[in-house]
Amino acid sequence: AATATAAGDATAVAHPNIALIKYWGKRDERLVLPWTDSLSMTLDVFPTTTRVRLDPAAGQDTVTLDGVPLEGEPRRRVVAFLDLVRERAGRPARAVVETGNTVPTGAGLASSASGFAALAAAASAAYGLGLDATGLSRLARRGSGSASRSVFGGFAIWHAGQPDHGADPDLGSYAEPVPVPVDELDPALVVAVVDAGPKAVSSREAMRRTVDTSPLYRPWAASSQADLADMREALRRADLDAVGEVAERNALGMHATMLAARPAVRYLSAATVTVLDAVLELRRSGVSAWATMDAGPNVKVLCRRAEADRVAGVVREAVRSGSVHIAGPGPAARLLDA
Ligand code: 2P0
Repeated sequence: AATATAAGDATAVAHPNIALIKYWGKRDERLVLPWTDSLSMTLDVFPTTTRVRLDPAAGQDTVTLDGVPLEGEPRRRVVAFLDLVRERAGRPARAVVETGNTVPTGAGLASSASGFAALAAAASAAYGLGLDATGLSRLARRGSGSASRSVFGGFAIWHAGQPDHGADPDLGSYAEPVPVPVDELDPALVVAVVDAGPKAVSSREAMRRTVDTSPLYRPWAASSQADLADMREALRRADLDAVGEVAERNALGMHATMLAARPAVRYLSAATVTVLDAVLELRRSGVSAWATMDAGPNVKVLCRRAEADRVAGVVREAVRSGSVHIAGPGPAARLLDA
C-alpha cells in the first residue's frame, strides 16, 4: 500500500452488505448522519473493484463504471467525494477512477455500499490520507451511508453518533465490527432478484420524504433502537431464529414508514409478496427462513447455510423469472497490491 500511495495509484475491493437493522433517514444530509444505528452482514458475493490514479495534468476527473463513463448524478456524487478527499489531503490533483461491479446488472443490490467503500479505500490510499479502519468508515459514510458498514467484513454496526454537543459530529458516526460466533450461527442470505429494473425513487429522496412526512417514522426509529438491542443479544447467542425474527420485523417496519409517507414510497411489488408467502410456507414446514427487503422489490432470505440450497430452491420456484443467489458472511474492504 505504501508504494501505491507514493505512486498516487491504488486499487481496492469491497463487498455489499445487507442490513439486519436498517438505516433509514438522515439527521444531516451533508455529513450523512443517520437518525438511528444500523447493523449489517457484509456478503461474500458481488465485489466492487475500484482503481484511483492521480492525474495532475487533467482538468477534471474521469470516472468509468465497467468501462462506461459515468454521467449526471452518479458522476457528481463520485466527484464530490473526491473533492472531500482532495481537501483533506491538500492535494488538488484530479483522478482517473475505474470501477468494476460484479453485481448482476441492475440487480438492485446495494452497489453504493460496496462502491463507496472501495472508492474510499482506493482514493484515501492514492491521495495518501493514511486512515485507520474507523477513519475509513467515516469517510465512506460521506459517499453513501451504508458504505460505512462495508469497510468491515462479517457483521458491523454503524453508530449514528450523538446529536452533537459542540464536538465535531462527523467523528461520532462510524461503523465497527460486531463479534459474532459465525460458525455456530452458520448464516446464509438467499438473494432473490425479482426485478432488475431501476428504482422509481432514489433511497436518498425516499428517506427524506419519509422523515419529513411519515407519521410512522418516529415510532419506527424508537422501536429500531429496541430491535438493535435484541439483535445484538440474538447474535451473541448465535440464535438464528431470533436474529431472523428481529430482522424481518425491523425491515417490515421500515417499509411501513415509507408506505405512510406522503406521497407513499412503495418498493415492494407483487413478486415481493409472492416470495414473502414462500418464506412463510418454509417456516410452517419447519425451515428457519426470514425475509428482509431494502430500497427495492428484491428479497433477501436469512437461513442456515446447511438449508440454503433448499431455501433457494423454494424461492426460485416462487420467483420463476429472475435470479437467486446464495451469500455468506464476506470480507472487509482491502487494498490490492500494486
Ligand atoms: C440499509 N438502505 O441500511 C438501508 C435499508 C436501503 C434500505 O442504506 O443516501 O445508498 O447514499 O446514504 O446507503 C440504502 O441507502 O443511502 C440503504 P445514502 P444508501 O442498508
